[in-house]
Amino acid sequence: MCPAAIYGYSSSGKTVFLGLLYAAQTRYTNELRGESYRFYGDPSTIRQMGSMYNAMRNGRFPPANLKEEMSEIRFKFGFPRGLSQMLPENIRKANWVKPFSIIDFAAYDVAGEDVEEFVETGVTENRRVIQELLKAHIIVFIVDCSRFTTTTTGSLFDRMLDYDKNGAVLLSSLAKHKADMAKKTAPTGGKKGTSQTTIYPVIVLSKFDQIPSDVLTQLGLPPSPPAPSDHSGRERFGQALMTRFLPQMFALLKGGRLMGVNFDKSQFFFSWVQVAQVAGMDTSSKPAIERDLKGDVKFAYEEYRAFIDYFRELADRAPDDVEEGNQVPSR
Ligand SMILES: Nc1nc2c(ncn2[C@@H]2O[C@H](COP(=O)(O)OP(=O)(O)OP(=O)(O)O)[C@@H](O)[C@H]2O)c(=O)[nH]1
Ligand SMILES: [Mg+2]
Repeated sequence: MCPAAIYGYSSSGKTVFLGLLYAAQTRYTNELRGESYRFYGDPSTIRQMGSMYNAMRNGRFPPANLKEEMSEIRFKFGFPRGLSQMLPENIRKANWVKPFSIIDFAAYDVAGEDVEEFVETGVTENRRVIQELLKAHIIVFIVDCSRFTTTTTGSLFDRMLDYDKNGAVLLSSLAKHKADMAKKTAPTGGKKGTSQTTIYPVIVLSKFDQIPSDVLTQLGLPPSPPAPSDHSGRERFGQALMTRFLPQMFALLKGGRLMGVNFDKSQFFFSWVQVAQVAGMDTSSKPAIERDLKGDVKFAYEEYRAFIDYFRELADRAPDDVEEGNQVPSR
């Protein structure tokens, strides 16, 4: 079973996120010369993530998933363990040292409609992807900033209210599923049961470039999120956006403990790609993605690096291989 999963509604930016994560991991691994971070994906995953990234390197957004199309993307982040990093290289490379902590990801690049249908009906039978998603411990929510509006009437406002409600239903389903599983697997509430019912929420605010700067000014926020090293500043920034635009979802992220499911502190990351300004009034076609002189996509690389580093922190909290028994202890 894989402990990390990625969720998001229809067209919220899941595919773009996976393509950019792949771009970031490639660049980060090469920058660090593989010393303190490694990535592994099986061939079909590398093929899919590579295609997403290549589409963007060609200046295009990757195509939308068809409803029936579901693909399983599995990859691992590996981080050398603190102690083993200090050992001489010949010992570090010996098999018995087991130098890497590993986080396993299962990202289901599933069409958003499937998630929406599940939220509407609550039925998980015959929906293997949804069943798998509900089993995860580390949950990456893709939250679409283009849904944020300061209007309080009209269709944009209704759309945002719906988005918030559906996100809340998804979170509550996840908490319920975890509570049910905990009852089944650890009726005595022992140590195993406790750590199994902790959910680590990671909120990725996608399409961050779509928030008009006057909206941020109105909220008293700076035009861009504080740097990744400013943990409390980022938390305030993310919380201000969530409480203003998606209050139902955000309230539930805190309430899980009521039913025996712990939600760890939410971590926020902000994703954007630089798009070319569309000249004239033509909004029918998708904007082109901007690239630098080497043809690399201009995107929130710092944010993706911080995202990878957060998993290093989670892996460090584990007393032993995270892979084993799938356990991550609470803070
Ligand atoms: N401006 C801007 N647009 C974005 C960004 N990310 C995604 N988009 C737009 O949103 C669309 C949907 O993104 P996808 O990544 O395909 O969304 P998805 O969640 O995979 O969608 P489905 O698989 O169809 O549910 C893209 O085709 C882009 O038009 C971003 O960072 N900035
Ligand atoms: Mg997609």
